[in-house]
Amino acid sequence: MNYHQKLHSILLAALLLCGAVTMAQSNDNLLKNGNLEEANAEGTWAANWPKDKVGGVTWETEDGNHFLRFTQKTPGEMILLYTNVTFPKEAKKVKLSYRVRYSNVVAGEQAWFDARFMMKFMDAPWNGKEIKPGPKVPNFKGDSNGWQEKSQVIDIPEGAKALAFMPCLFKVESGTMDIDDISFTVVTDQPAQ
Ligand SMILES: [Ca+2]
Repeated sequence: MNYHQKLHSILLAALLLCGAVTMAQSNDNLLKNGNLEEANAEGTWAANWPKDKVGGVTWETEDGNHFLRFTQKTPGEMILLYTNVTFPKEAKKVKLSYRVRYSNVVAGEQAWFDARFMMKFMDAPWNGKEIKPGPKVPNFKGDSNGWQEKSQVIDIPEGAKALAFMPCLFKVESGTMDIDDISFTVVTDQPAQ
């Protein structure tokens, strides 16, 4: 092997190694681009994230960090993102972790019309039938006074193949909610040996 061939094989090995590491990390989070750092091809929106129907969600940057901001402009309007997480076959529990920051969230017509992550188990991703009961729904009112880190472990019921994940301002009177670093990771009862 001459010098160039050697260099080439070293670079190739390095590339393969990087690829393997990246793949392992992205497999950990069942939700793609959960940290909202990756842009779509046009660079205009977070990759793998939908937009809401009324333009109430924006992809924001602050000190180089990207996140999604939900803003209530018209009292009582629904500001909702709909996405799906598909569970691996053997998964029995999944851990939801996220960072959230909210301010001035005032409930709408009903006390539970607040900022929340609605979640539904489905028997198939995207257009499956709902499987009840659903997970405990995190909800927020008032002010968080900065980012908060939260997590919860969710039991996956028999027959559930996916989770519809719907962060929203549920017809609130007013308020904003920022979300970032959202991850769903499979939890196993037995630690890997
Ligand atoms: Ca981020």
